[in-house]
Amino acid sequence: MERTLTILKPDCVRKQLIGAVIDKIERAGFRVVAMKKTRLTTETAGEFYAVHRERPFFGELVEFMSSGPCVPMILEKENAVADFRTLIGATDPAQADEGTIRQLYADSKGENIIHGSDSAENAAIEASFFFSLEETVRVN
Ligand code: FUP
Repeated sequence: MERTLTILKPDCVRKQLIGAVIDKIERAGFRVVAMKKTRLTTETAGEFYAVHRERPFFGELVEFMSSGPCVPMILEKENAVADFRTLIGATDPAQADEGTIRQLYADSKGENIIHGSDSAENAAIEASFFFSLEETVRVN
């Protein structure tokens, strides 16, 4: 079993797509290990995306990620990291495969509905960003 960290981003919450997106995630075989609704500040969003600090889109990214509540979740499945990235599709929804979450629901590369960790190592780091150790213990 492997874990990945996802965030239903502020555009997903604003569009009232939390349920639709979780439905696709569960139907694809992922178990929800932990979930909460929270709101990032510009500071915590900047910490989460620190690897992108020097990129031209960093300011917009931080503004957007702190623009409203989001829903981070820890998900579990065999091959979770790679399978989840397949399920969400390319960063730019215009490039995303048919039927992927971003192709179905996202408007742009900047506001693309959902995050998925890019490695198991980063998934663990990102999970600890949102959840206490106690909250990450699988209860289901
Ligand atoms: P992804 O792994 O698909 O979430 O994409 P990245 O880690 O490359 O980018 C993280 C976030 O930065 C994206 F979800 C949206 C934002 N971004 C832009 O706004 N413009 C870009 O050109 C690339 C990324």
